[in-house]
Amino acid sequence: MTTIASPAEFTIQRPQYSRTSAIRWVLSHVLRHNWIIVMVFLGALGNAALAAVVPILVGDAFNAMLLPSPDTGVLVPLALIIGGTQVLRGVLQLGRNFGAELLGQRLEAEIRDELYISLLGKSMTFHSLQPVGDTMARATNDVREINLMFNPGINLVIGSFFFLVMPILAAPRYHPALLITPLLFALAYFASLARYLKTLAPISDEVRASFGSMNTHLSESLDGVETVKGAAQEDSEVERFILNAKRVRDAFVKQGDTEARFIAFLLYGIAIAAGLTHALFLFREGLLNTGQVIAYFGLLRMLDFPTFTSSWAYTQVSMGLAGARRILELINRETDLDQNASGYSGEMKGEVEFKDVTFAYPDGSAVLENISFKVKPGQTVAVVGQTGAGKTSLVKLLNRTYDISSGQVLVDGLDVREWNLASLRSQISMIEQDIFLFSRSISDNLAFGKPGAGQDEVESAARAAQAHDFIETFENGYETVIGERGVTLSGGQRQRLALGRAFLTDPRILILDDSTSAIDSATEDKIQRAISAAARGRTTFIITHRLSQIRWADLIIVLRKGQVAAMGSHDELMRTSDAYARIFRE
Ligand code: DCP
Ligand code: MG
Repeated sequence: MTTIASPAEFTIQRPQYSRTSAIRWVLSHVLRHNWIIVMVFLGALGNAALAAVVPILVGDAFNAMLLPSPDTGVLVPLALIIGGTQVLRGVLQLGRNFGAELLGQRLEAEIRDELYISLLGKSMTFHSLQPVGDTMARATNDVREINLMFNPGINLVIGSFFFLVMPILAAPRYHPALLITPLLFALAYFASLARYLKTLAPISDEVRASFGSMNTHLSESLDGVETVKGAAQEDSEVERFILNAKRVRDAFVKQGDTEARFIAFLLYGIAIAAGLTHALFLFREGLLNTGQVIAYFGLLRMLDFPTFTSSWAYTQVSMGLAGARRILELINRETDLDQNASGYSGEMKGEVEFKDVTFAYPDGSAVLENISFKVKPGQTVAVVGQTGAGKTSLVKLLNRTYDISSGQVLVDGLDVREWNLASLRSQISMIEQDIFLFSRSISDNLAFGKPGAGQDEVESAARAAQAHDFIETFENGYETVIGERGVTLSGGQRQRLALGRAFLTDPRILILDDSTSAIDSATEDKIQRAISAAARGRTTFIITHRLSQIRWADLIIVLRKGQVAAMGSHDELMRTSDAYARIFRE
């Protein structure tokens, strides 16, 4: 059996859904719930049929009363039959509503799963270009719209469809010509509906899109609330928000306007008037009796269900489809890293080589150019350079957070693209410049890369990372839950937790992006010790300004504007590189 490399970085085997169009995609979800669909259809059909029984029987009752000698004996059985059918109708209606609700809820859950898994599989390139707020809007509200599309949306669409059909089926039993009105109504109804849906589709798309961009702005300004406040920009942010909110409102108003222009009500009025006139005409000709006119009028009245529900039930369907299009667009957007499932997945020794590497972010100019160097297993590399020089970008090429544009990055002599991605990443640990902690307990945060690590293990990692002491000062110790985004911890504390994580996962290559460092000397000393302990026995890349750390590195790479300005050991560089010596003079 051949393994086809999946285009995603992370995949779970799941049922395959059609992803060619929004409608097909939703259908491929729906079709996995056959029995629910059957239940909804049977419920809707039965409900409409039993609703038609009422006018028919009432017509019969009238005729019985209008006989020269009224036959009151039939009234009680007729009343009982009407009562009985309506109870049964209630049960069928319940089945229809329950089925539609069940389908809506199941689809919401399934689609949310599918979206989440697909998001985890996307490359960093995708994530750095896709605003979180917009993704959140899609994962919550758009998914919810799909749910509402089924109940009340499609539930009422199917329900009212059979109410449209019943008069067409039942009217000819009184006189074939009576077919004309309900049939013409149905034709006009579908024609105007088709036009309505066509006008509505772009408006629904606009409603969903404006909501997404409002959410994007909201999440960004809350994320950056410190910056907003720091720059006293609350007013202008509020203004921008109001502008966005206005766009959402306008889109909804436009939708309401289109809804209001839907002419189903007019059609209904015409149908009732025309149908009644027609029936009275036939009555005068002696072709219908009183009871039949009444029954026919009652049947025409059934058309009010499709009329009243039509505008908003179809709006709901339109919104659901707009939501589905947005979710599917997100799922389908290309991920450009190949996880190379069949790639090499052996144990890593930690040799690293860059061969003439050039790298540019998507649609940007090159941030790294012609970088070449070689590191033996276990060595420590210090990457130095001014801000924006490309230090962070350089180390992110190692674990394929980004893929290079040209050249080669080799780990153990093997191009990183030839490695199995999961295996590569699990043996390389990166402590980022901006350390992210989850809003979970300290223990969970430490054990993030090794779920199920025992308390002893977690604690000894924390000790090695010099984090044990400060963790113990918290009331709940290791069980302390960190505030959202780790705000309750200082930079130095977070860094040591991140180091603790690295001790637990015991990677072959450790990357420490530590260029921000204004820490008091006592903490500095602790971090220093933690880092040297962490670097022992593995290849380590340190991005740092701390001279003490730079000094004992085996290899120092001085970057300037994306190029290697100088490279070598501390002693060599002090002798040969002005740029390097200048760093030490500062
Ligand atoms: N860059 C980009 N897109 C990103 C990240 C960076 O276009 N997602 C650009 C901005 C810089 C260049 O790449 O011009 C290098 O950025 P780095 O983050 O690699 O720079 P450093 O890590 O060296 O800077 P600092 O010391 O500030 O962390
Ligand atoms: Mg950086």
